[in-house]
Amino acid sequence: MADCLFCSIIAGSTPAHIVLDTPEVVGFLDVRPVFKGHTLLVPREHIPTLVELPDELSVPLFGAARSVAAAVRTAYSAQGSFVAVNNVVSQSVPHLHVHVVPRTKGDGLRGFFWPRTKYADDAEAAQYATTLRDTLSS
Ligand code: DGP
Repeated sequence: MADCLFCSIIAGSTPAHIVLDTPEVVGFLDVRPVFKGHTLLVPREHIPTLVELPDELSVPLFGAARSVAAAVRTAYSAQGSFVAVNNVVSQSVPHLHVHVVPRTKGDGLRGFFWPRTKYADDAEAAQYATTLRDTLSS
């Protein structure tokens, strides 16, 4: 899509350090990594957010995330990874991208970027669960 930064990386018009290149998915290093090796995986097709991702691209995209999550352990001796997708809010590039951030205990990343809250009580948690369950099954 014109004017999309990640489409331009996929097309090769904007340089990036490509780490994975398949018919459906491209992976490249994030230019502002949380930790070195932080990778972004994008569908080749311009898809704005996870909500628009078709079934046939879900396995290629998240399979690639799984492969990169495994590879960072070997490549960088990371103990694990943090895998995340921002959708609209905090999403600075409106082309779906899965972040894979190499993680190691004591690396200094705390709280996974966001503050935590609490349910007032178990009844409130049950109400949230019911509302979401009903929406998913409707
Ligand atoms: P998000 O905030 O979830 O939309 O993540 C977008 C990421 O894209 C952010 O971590 C920085 C990265 N990024 C922005 N511009 C470029 C670029 O030109 N090249 C590369 N490789 N990454 C970029």
